[in-house]
Amino acid sequence: MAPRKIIIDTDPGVDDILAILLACSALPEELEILLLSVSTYPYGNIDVQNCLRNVVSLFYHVEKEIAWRKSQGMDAGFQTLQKCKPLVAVGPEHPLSDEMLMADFFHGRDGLGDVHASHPHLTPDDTWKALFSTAEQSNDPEETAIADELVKKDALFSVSKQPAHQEILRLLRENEPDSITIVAIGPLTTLALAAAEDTEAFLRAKEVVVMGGAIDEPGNVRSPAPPLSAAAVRAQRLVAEPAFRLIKQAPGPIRDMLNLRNQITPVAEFNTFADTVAAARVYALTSPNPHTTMPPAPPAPAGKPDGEHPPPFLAPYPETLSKRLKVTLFPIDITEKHILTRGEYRKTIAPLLASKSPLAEWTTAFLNSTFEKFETLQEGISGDAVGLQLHDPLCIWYCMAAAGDQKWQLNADEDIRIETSGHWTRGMCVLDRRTRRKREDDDVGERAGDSGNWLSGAAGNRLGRCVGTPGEDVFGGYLLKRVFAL
Ligand SMILES: [Ca+2]
Repeated sequence: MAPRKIIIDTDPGVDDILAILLACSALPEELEILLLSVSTYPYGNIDVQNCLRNVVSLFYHVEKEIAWRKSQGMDAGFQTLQKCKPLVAVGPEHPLSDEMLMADFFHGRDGLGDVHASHPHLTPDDTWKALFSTAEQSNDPEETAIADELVKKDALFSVSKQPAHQEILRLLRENEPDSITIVAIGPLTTLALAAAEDTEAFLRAKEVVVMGGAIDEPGNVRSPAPPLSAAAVRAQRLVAEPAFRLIKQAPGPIRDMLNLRNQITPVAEFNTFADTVAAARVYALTSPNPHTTMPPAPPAPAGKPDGEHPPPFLAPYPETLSKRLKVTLFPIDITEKHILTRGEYRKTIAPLLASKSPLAEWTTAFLNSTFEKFETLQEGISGDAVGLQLHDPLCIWYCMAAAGDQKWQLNADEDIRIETSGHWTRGMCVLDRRTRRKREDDDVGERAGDSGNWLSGAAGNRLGRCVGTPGEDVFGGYLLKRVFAL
């Protein structure tokens, strides 16, 4: 069987690290990992380097694990990784929603037109160099190992000097159309940037698998789970402002108000909430007429003609497109049912810790603190019953399955739209739950009684949605078995 070629777009927290470990443990005939695209803003005040550090640490520990397994006469595992080295590329540092909000607030008022001027991007080159030099200067042995990892010739990954969205486009152009699956397990900013820069190249993707959305379940937006590095945790404690910061406008009452409000929504799932504009733009590509679900473009700044703004990544797509994008959504409705309990983890990992598996020691270091954190958040659940929801790893499991595996239940062509501008509902997935007859015309124009074009057969999104998997109860065990080659 030819492997599924994947690009993983990630905001590497605990859940993502488990997902990436699962992908790396795949057989060469299951997956080929081309690229890890690392977006770097979701923790707000945790900088880009911490996100990259998590990914580099992962490869460092996998490498140590492989050497250890070989020394023990065990199966080394991580076969796909040993066969094909993934690239790691740096993604954007702030969401498109930022741009939209900034534009809303300032265009036409004081002519602070160019939002880019207030959002300087580090180049990937600068970012890698900074990661290297801070790691090199550190006294912490884990940190210095990262510096070594970055210059090693035989490392398990290579560093990309291109911004992540351009690296994605290059891979899509250089591979056969419909041969690459993009697995998005963070906010969709990078994918939205790629889609805006070259829509047709982006449409060469075979499928985009997204962990995102809350359909019938309440949302899960709250302060993010603790990041992995101790330094990052310390840094977070020093900052009195909200941990999750969507707005990077200069300090002041408007920013404070938006930051506070944006942490509070009962209806949104985190990835969608963190960049609603990006999610809406990517999902619009599933529509027969993308303009029917695109978020509104921000107005031209004062004194500039219409069309001069917005910048390309907020501008409409070309009017005619060669195909629709295939998106398969994994909302929290399905992902949250897949749990790794502390008890199962503890029992499985105990013999590995006893025999000094480097990977078991690393995962235990961050999972123990995660289980502790969840124990304080979940009422009535304690000890071994505390569970970690495997949102991101579930998307990888789906990619590892053989095409057409009947055990995966997928709804087709659902018109799920993303609320990008709601006062109380930013990031909400909106569906038409009315039982109204569809319009017979195939027109995309609004009609009396159908504002929003919910009833037109030519408007709206067409998303696939996972509603059933091969096993809610078995996945935690499967993940451990794969990652630890048991
Ligand atoms: Ca994630």
